[in-house]
Order: sequence, then structure tokens, then C-alpha cells
Amino acid sequence: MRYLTAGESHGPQLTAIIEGLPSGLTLTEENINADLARRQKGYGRGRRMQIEKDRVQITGGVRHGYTLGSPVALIVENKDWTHWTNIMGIEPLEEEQSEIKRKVTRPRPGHADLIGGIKYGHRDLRNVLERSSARETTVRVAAGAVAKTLLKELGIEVASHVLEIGGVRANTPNYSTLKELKERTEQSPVRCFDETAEKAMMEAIDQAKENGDSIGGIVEVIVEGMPPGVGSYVHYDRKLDAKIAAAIMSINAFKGVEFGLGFEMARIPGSRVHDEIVWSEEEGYSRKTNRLGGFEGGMTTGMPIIVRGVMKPIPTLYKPLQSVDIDTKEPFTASIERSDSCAVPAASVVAEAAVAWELAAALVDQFNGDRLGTLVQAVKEQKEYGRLF
Ligand code: EPS
Repeated sequence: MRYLTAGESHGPQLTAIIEGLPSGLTLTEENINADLARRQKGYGRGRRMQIEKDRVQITGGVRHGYTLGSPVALIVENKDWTHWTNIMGIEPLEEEQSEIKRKVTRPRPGHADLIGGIKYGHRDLRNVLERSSARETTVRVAAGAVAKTLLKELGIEVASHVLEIGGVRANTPNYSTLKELKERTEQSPVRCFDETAEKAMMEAIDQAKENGDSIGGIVEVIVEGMPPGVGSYVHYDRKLDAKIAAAIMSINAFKGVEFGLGFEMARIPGSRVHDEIVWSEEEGYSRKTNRLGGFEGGMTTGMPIIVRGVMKPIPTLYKPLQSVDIDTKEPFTASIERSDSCAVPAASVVAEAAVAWELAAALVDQFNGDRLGTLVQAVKEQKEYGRLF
């Protein structure tokens, strides 16, 4: 199963085409829209989010509410496009209006602007920034919502929350069910379980905004219900934790990934890192702890998957950093028109989508993924085989 996306940040629309989704899955626009709305929320977003009201249209692969097994096409219109039709028009420019509007010659440090310009030979850096913009994560969330719909049918639940923003670290969330974690974090403007940390995070965002600066943070994704043995140890490119790490790293502004105890493992002896194995009639094999975050040898253990990603502060700053104009080669420090001071809460929804996609794709590829019914059966059998093994 795979997907591709197309579309520029201020172009007419964003598009995703999903290939390989099983037939027989109930899929509605409402389902996907709920996740699109979650991505748009979050304390610290800029004015663009007041313009956009992201709604998906399914334009292929679904009939009478069910997937057909053919490619599923999703589109989301950019409401801001109406303000950008001259600047981002698809048609060639007329002779008399050959001057390009809103041309960008001043690359922002930390963005793809300069290097993307060098790579594709664009002297107008808008040609780079329009596609490298995190606006694209809209349709990644749409594809992730489709993946989550499939996972739900297989008894697999995905959740996400924010652990840290701008140096404010939340206490480890003390929840008994994923439902409880979800209910609390959906109410939080920063998607944080810890109410004390939530307030401090919002203050840190206010402060960053006042200073014309931006702040990053850490998000965590948790998945329950995966069968054991998904992925493989036999080849580097079949290790499922590696695919998830790549998916997290591919989210705009993400700079690091860890599973379970993560980088803390560098400081702890092996006897306090590895998860001891136990067996019982009802549960089969299980672990007393889950410090490895649900993976051994690139394969799911059947324990919850726990993965975290770190997002750097957004590089579009009101407080300008020094750069060089690519036309004049003169140094400059320029201010910008609008930006988000923090997008970590939104990024946690994107990370959730990225992980959900990799898991759904791995299941479809490993088991018989043509029809929903056979996939449901195969996953059930894998869980049972693992229990009795
Ligand atoms: C982004 C810059 C801002 C963000 C945008 C990502 O957009 P604009 O340049 O239009 O002000 O709001 O994020 C979204 C539009 C979105 O949907 O998340 C960037 O440069 O990456």
C-alpha cells in the first residue's frame, strides 16, 4: 500500500492518491474531516488557520460508502487560493504581466528555500517553499485517517499527545486506557495530558509570540492492538520500526525519533532495559514492562508501540535571522508577514497519521490485503498463533 500527494501551499488544492487499500472498508468524508479539524486546532497557530476550513472530498475509489480496492483519491481545497490566483496561477503568464509577483529571493535559514533552489534551479524561491510548506501535512493526515479507519476494523487503536513544548516537560501521563488519554488530550489546547504543564506550555507559546520567536517540542504516538511479528528482522528495509522512524522524520521540521525508553537507554544497564517475557493461558506471551516500545528485531512484539518525535522550532520567524539575497548576494535580515509560533500540537496529529499509515501498509503488505474480510481474519489468526506458539 502506498500514497503520493500533490499540491502547493497557496495553490488551488491538495491531492492524495492511495493505492492498495483493501476493498469493503466503510469510508466517509466525515471520518476524515474529523482528523483534519484536529490538525487545525492547537494553541500557537498563525492567521492562516483562520482562513482554512479543511474538508476532504473523496473523488475516486469509493462507491456507496465502501472502498472498491481501486485507488482512493482525496482532495482538500485551499481556501487561501482565492487570494493567490494571480501569484500561483497554473496558466502561462501573458507577455504584459511577465513580471512574477511575490517573487522570493531571500532564503529563510532552516527552510528548504536555498537548497531547494539550488537543486531544482529555481531563481524564484517561491517555487520551493510552496511545496516544502507544512501545508502538505493536511493530506498526509487525510491518508492517515483512512489508515486509522482500516486499523480500527482490525482492533488497533492509535493515539497521540504532546510531551514537551519550548522546554516545558509534562509529567509522564498516568492513564489507564487509550480512551482516557484521548478524551483528556482532545480537550487540551496543546494536546497535553498534564494540566499543569499545559498552562506552562501555553505561557511559553505566548512568550515566544511576544518575542517574535518560535518554539518546538516532543510528541508521542501510542498504538495498541498490533499482532506480534509484523515487519521482519531479515532485511534492513523490512524493519517496521525503521519505516516508522523514517515516516516521523519525513514530517516537516522533525529532527529525531525514539522508541520506548529511547535515548535514555544510553544511561541504563541492559538488565533494566530489556522487557522480561511471561506467558499466561489468557494472554499468551507478554512483557512485564514495555521499555523497548513495542519492537524487537524490527518486528512488533504485540505490546503497545510507543514512539516519540522531536520537532524543531518553526524557521519562519518574525525575529529575523541573517541570510543572503540570491540576486544581489547582499546580506539582509528580513521580517515576514505571518507565521505560526508553535505547531507542535498539530504535529502530534500528523505524527499519529504517519505512524498509522506505516502500520496499515505493513499489515496490508504482510497479510492478504485485497479484501477487508480476509485481512481481518488473517490478523485475528496471527494474534491467536502468537498466543499459542
Ligand atoms: C507554513 C506557513 C504558514 C502555515 C502553514 C505552513 O502558512 P502561510 O505561509 O500561508 O502563512 O500556516 O501551515 C498550513 C497552511 C497548514 O495547513 O498547516 C510553512 O511555511 O510551512
